[in-house]
Amino acid sequence: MSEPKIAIIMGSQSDWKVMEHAAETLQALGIAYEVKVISAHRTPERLVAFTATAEERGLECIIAGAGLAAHLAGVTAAHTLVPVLGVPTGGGPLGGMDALLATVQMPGGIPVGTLAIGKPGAINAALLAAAFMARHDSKLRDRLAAYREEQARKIPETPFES
Ligand code: RP5
Repeated sequence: MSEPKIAIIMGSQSDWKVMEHAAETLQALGIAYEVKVISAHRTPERLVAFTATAEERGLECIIAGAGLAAHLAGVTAAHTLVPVLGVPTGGGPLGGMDALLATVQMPGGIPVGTLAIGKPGAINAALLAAAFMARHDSKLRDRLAAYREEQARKIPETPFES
């Protein structure tokens, strides 16, 4: 596969059950991606090393998933000009509300585009990244349009169809 255009990073291996949906979506759209476990608090040096080369390696977007006190997306955004999309992975005693607020409430100056909690957010992070990339990639634009058409085809006109 060609050089990754998107990086999917997550704070723990336990986030993969959510973030794999971002990977599946990028795969379906034919977008090259890489996947890494990087914890902002447990492996901070790994985060610094990753962000140091993110721009020069040609990454167009970083999708960062984390739960609980989810600071991964914000700290990643602080270290690079590559756009960062945050996915609160959910779980925990507060059901993901903690991660949602931690991810979305970035003080003005360092943006994180925050998606929904859990699987829908992971899927939409991939689709949103693809939509931005499709502005300068007409073939990807066509694949994105086909993805939507396929999605629409799967919606029955009545609730009684199987
Ligand atoms: C966060 O803590 C991770 O993003 C994960 O969602 C959560 C729990 O991590 P584990 O204890 O499962 O490694 O840093």
